[in-house]
Amino acid sequence: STISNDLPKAIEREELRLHYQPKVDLVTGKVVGLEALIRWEHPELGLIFPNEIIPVAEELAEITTIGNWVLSQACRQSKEWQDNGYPPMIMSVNLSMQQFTSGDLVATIEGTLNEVQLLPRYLELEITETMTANIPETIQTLKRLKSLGVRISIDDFGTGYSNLTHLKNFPVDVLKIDQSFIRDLTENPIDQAIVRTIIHLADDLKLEVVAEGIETADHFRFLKDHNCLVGQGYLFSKPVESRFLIEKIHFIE
Ligand code: G
Ligand code: G
Ligand code: NA
Ligand code: MN
Repeated sequence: STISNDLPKAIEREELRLHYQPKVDLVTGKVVGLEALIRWEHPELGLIFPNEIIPVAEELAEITTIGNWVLSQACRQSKEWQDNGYPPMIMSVNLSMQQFTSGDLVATIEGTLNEVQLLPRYLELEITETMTANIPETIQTLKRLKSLGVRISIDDFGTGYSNLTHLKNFPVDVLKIDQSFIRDLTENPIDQAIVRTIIHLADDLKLEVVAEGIETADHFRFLKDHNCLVGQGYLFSKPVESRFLIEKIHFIE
């Protein structure tokens, strides 16, 4: 069996899973959001990660089907937690380029939110800078998504086509500082300058900023001292199955 052969059957075989990684308020320590990350539990090949799933899904034109499954699953899970009395947390879902250009992403998302009865403000879409490259239909799609009331986050900020004009033209809510700038943050003055600059930029533009890849207490301290309010990383939690997450939330709080 191979990834390409089996991927189209993974949904009906119920082999896809979502793991969730918390986003933490660096001041209060509370979990304020969750990022849904896809996993594939293949019966023979074992646990398969997105770096192997997503490119194959794109190549096979399965990414929309899989992306829709991710959206629906993540929204359902978020709604279920809310119904069970947990404080509402923003659920982030990663989108790939093909989801923007094929099919009607906006109608799908609107349909999913209605079906699941999740308020749009609890859904955040993570897109990359590359996806904001000047394609008029992408801008239109983003504007329509914004008018639905969902949040838009730029993932891996600083590593793509960092055309700052995009920040002027796109209805963006969040900049997510790429983990490559966090890794050596404590030793590397260039990383420190970049991180400080992104935080200031976000602040001036009234955008939220999230640092990803926080692994050490030193990373945490630097970010907190420089007014980064939200973070994500192994220091707080790896991505985990939903059943472990509730323990994590209590643990972190
Ligand atoms: O999950 P990991 O922890 O290995 O994530 C690796 C990469 O895969 C990240 O860049 C993330 O944005 C991407 N990714 C994870 N889940 C999804 C998904 O459901 N859809 C898309 N398009 N990308 C995803
Ligand atoms: O591209 P995206 O930023 O969505 O992908 C996030 C990826 O980083 C996932 O593979 C996730 O498992 C991983 N990740 C999350 N937190 C950490 C961390 O603190 N350190 C490292 N090295 N990877 C992380
Ligand atoms: Na992401
Ligand atoms: Mn990222």
